[in-house]
Amino acid sequence: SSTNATGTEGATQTDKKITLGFAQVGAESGWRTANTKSIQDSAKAAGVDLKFSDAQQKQENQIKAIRSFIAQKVDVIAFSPVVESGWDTVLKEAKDAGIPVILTDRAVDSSDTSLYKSFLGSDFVEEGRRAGKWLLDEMKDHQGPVNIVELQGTTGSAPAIDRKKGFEEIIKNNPNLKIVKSQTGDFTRAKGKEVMEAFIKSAKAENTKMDVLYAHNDDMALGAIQALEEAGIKPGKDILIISMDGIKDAFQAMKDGKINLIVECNPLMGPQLMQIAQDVVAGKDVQKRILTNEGVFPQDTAEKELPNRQY
Ligand code: GZL
Repeated sequence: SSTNATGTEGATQTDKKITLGFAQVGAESGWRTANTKSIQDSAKAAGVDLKFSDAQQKQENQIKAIRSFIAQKVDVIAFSPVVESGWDTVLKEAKDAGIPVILTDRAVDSSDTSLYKSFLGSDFVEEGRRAGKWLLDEMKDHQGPVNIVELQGTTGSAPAIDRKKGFEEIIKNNPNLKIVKSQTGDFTRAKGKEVMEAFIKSAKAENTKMDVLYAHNDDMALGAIQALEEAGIKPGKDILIISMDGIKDAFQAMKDGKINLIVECNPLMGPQLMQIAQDVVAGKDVQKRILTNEGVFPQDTAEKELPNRQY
């Protein structure tokens, strides 16, 4: 224990209000806006002075924001890297300035792990495996080819790379399951709709059927559902839909029978981030890798789960 401002015995007071610079990816999806809200609300609750920037999904804007946090001499920096690579230089600048860095949500591919104190986020490969395992089970008695179309997340981002990796690792156990079309929808509804319109067009031209859509996030799945319905294709029936994140709109769509499986990805990591930031500034040891916990929701859970959704 230590003496605090009034000179009496007591637990160590973290009197110093820490300043956290957070460089957010953007506002591309429901998941992202929920993640931002969690960070902003928990900074307020924890009495952390938050400097927040939105990079509109551009790496150069995130790098600029990190440089400005260094120039402002914040106590700690956190960010969700929009793509995995190209961070070593700016992270070395933060390290040379003696400012600790925390990764949230997405990882970097730097081999020098001394460039950040902790990485708090989901295991995207496992999320991909969960999607694959459900489909493997769903198709275990299915005869003949199962044509899968895939809407990938942002090219080069950890979730896009790893969700694809985990899914393919599992579906290779059934040679009928094939990804016949795969393209990025950049995690947005608009792009998801646009790419699905192109998929529908080429499937018609080739006279091939699309049996399953694997969407790396709900926003792209919801955009694709619009395109499918406009083309007279019944989402969730004519084509099975697997989606990720677990935003309210997706649970509503699943309740309406338009999505068949949601693999949850939890954005509400604000409180954990504030705790890690305060511990890092206080010089305490923190876990290098902290996993967020999240579930898998098949269609029959939608009705019960929808009221519980916080984002
Ligand atoms: C995943 C996160 C992804 C979400 C998308 O942790 O990085 O980015 O799945 C968001 O909705 O755009």
